Amino acid sequence: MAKKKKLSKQQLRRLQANRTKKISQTEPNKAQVSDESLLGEPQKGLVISRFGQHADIENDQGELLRCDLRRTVSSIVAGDRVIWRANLTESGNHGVIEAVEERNSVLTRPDFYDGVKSVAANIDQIIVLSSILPELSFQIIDRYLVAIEQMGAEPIIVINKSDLIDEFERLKIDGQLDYYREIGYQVHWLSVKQKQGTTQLAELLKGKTSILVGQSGVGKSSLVNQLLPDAEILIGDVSDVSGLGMHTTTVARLYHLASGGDLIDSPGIREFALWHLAPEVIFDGFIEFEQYRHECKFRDCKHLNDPGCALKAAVQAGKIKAERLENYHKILESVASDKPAHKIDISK
Ligand SMILES: Nc1nc2c(ncn2[C@@H]2O[C@H](COP(=O)(O)OP(=O)(O)OP(=O)(O)O)[C@@H](O)[C@H]2O)c(=O)[nH]1
Ligand SMILES: [Mg+2]
Ligand SMILES: [Zn+2]
Repeated sequence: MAKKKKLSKQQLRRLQANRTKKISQTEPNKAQVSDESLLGEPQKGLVISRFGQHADIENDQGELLRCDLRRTVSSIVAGDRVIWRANLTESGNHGVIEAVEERNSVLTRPDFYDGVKSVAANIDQIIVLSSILPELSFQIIDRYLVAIEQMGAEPIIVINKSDLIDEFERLKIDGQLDYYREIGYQVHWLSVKQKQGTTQLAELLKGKTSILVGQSGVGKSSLVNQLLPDAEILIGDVSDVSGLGMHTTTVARLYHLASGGDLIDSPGIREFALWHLAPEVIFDGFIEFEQYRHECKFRDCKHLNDPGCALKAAVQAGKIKAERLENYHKILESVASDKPAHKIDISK
């Protein structure tokens, strides 16, 4: 049985705060129009951003309207297409969202206390933004790739802040990135600061709905600001003390690109937890392992020190990068140890 985690004071405080939040969310929204005759005809809208019990939607005329959420529609995120009705009274928000259209895809993120939460919907491709500062970690990149592979979206690896290293260092890292190119991923260098690489990236975003994900401080909002100078999104420094980002962006928001296509900026997360995924799904997330799936001597091979392990042999033969197999094991270990002892709600 899983050992019950002893919660720290900070975790207990968060748990308490979340409980209070949940209680207040289930209370009836007093401002919401409940009389059907005071609502207009159902119409279509696109969710730009979601805040608690409200969402900013865009109507067919391109206007941004703040709407309430019917309590029956709990899961609404940026990128969702919804049916909403205008509030015909003078008071309260512009309308009420009544239903969410079926999603083509959804990016989810597990939260230790709140269960699996949706981040954004109807996404074609995911830009995994990493940067030289706060840290360039292939383990974090691999975690993102696993999460993205299981949702069936297209990941694009982008390394920002190339201005912080010299050409020698850049080539060294680029050599490591070659492995990702070889197994089929698109990889790009970027310096938002020096405006290098943005034009090529903008080309990839054309006509598609993309989301920027990555740790706090890697420069997601800075990139959106550069692509859309009118957006004027808040950006934050990377802390000198902790070396970490300041979590400046707090909710995901969709922006329309001038060249066609949409780009969603999202809040940075320290680490993409994967404990909601089964071990087989994590294996599938390492796409180059597939060809060795049935090659190990033993069917229940753990790919550690098992005799006749095809993955280990592939590492020794230089076909699989050793660090990828290590990261696979690190992810499996963290999945086993991070899993919350309480039951997780995966309905959101
Ligand atoms: N040197 C350098 N700094 C950059 C570059 N791009 C962004 N920054 C800086 O990185 C810091 C963080 O940028 P943000 O755009 O706020 O990062 P973010 O990923 O949106 O962070 P969160 O909203 O917290 O998730 C800011 O101080 C930016 O000026 C770059 O290409 N080079
Ligand atoms: Mg940001
Ligand atoms: Zn094996």
